[in-house]
Amino acid sequence: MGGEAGKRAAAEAAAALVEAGSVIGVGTGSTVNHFIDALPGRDCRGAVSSSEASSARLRELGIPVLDANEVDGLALYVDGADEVNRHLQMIKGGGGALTREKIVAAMSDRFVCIVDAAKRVGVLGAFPLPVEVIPMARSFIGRELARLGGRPVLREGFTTDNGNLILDVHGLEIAEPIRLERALNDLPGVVTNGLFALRPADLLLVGSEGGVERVE
Ligand code: ABF
Repeated sequence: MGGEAGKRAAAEAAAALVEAGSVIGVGTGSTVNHFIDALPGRDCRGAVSSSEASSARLRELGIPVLDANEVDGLALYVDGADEVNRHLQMIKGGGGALTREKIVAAMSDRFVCIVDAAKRVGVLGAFPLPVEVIPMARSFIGRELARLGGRPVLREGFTTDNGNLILDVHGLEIAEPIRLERALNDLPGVVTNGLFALRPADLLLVGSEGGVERVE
C-alpha cells in the first residue's frame, strides 16, 4: 500500500474513533485531509482546527469549526507527523502549523497520530526540525541553533498563520528529544519547536501494505 493509500487507511481508522456528538481537535497535512474527508459520516459536533487550511476544508464539508477559547478540553486530537519514533515522539511542522498543532494537542486527552509507514524512524532528525520564531529574533535564534549543532535554513517566502517565520534545522541527530525540546523552549524568540516529545502521541496508527498497525 503506497504512501497515499497508507495515509488514507490510517486516517479512516482514526475517523472510526470519533464519537457522535463529540468536539475533536484536528491537525494539518495531507494525512489529516483524508481524516477530515472521512468526518461527515461521524456526526461529530464540531472541530477545533490547527490551521486555516484545515479550517477551510472542514467548513467545505459542513463541519463546524469552533474557537479554541470556547471549549474546555478535547477528548481526541488527530494529526499527522513528519517523523515518529518508537516512543511516539514526533517531529512535526513540515506543514508550518506546529504552534496551533501543539496547542490543540495539549488541550486534548488523547492524541492519535496517523502516518504512513515511511514516517517511522529510529532516531528523530533526518527531517529538518521546524522552529517557529518571532521575526526580529531570526538571526539570534539561527546562531543559537548552530551552536546546538544544527544548520538552520529560513523557510523562504513563508509566514505562519501567527505571522511568524520558520527556521528548518538540518543535520540534527536527536538522541534526547525531550532534552532538546526543553532547550529550544528556553530560547527567547522561539514561539514553538517541532519536537513533540514532552507530550508524545498516545496512539499511533500506521497505514501500510498490510493494513493499519496500532502502536501504543
Ligand atoms: C502535520 O502533519 C504537520 O505537523 C506535519 O508536517 C504533517 C505531515 O504531513 P503529511 O501528513 O502531509 O505527510 O501535522
